[in-house]
Amino acid sequence: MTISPSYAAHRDITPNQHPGLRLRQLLTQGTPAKIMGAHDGLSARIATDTGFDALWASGLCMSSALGVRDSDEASWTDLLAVASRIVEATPLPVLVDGDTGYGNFNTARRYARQAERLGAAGICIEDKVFPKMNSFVGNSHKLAPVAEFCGKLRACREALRDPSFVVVARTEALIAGLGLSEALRRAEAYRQAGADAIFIHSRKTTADEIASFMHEWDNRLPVVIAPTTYYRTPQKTFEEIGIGGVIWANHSMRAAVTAMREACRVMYASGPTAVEEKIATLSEVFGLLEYDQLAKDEERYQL
Ligand code: SPV
Ligand code: MG
Repeated sequence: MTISPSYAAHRDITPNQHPGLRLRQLLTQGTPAKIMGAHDGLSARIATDTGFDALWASGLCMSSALGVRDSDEASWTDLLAVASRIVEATPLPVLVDGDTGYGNFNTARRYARQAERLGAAGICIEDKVFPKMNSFVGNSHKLAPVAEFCGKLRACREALRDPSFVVVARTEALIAGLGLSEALRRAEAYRQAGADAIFIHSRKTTADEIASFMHEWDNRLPVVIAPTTYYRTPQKTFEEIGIGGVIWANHSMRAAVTAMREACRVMYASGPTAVEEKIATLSEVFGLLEYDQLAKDEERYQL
């Protein structure tokens, strides 16, 4: 059982560096930061071990892992309890999905403060109305008025203690079908309200509307995207159009669903023999969770 080199290397990053500063650096380094979605401590460890730059505590995936829908069914305290496990499990900066901030400026700023307190690098708030529905479900995605959302952003910024904690403003203008000029108008208003980065979301199968946005946006703030539906876009394109961070928001959760379903299906039909060689060994799990480190610590402290 050994700790993989990538995990061991990452472990030394954060003690001296605030996670918000690290995330800011990653979003402005010139190549898009690779940000992996996580839904629990285990998925956080696996993504860290693989070498990702940062993690996205995904509302969709944390909700799915809790067995509920991504429509504000989990409470924000439920989600922050999971986000806290993710932060604890990784030395990487964690961007917490804050959904709509659960209501008004007041709930949003409490959510942001709690995320800051638990050690996250930043929070992302989106401009839909509460209760929101996942962006890939249905066609009813009502947006909050711009002024109201700007108030939420300002309230978050002013409630946060650490100026390096990142506030990402996410506009759902393209998801709501309101077009590029509305997306730009909103992003600019959110920049002026104090956002540190913009998340522009799209559910098209190509990156065309994202590329148009980036062209007009002209690097006024770092931009993050979640190319769930335009995943075929070459990674190089994201760099060329100036994206600051690419969030692979839900792939670990979806991979887990497939693997668990298959293992359950085979085991139900014919018992565990056929799955044994296809699933992680316990030794791999113990390695991931650094059981060997505990043994060393026992020698050191349990005298
Ligand atoms: C999430 O992962 O919860 C997101 C991204 O908000 S998406 O599901 O693509 O809207
Ligand atoms: Mg979400």
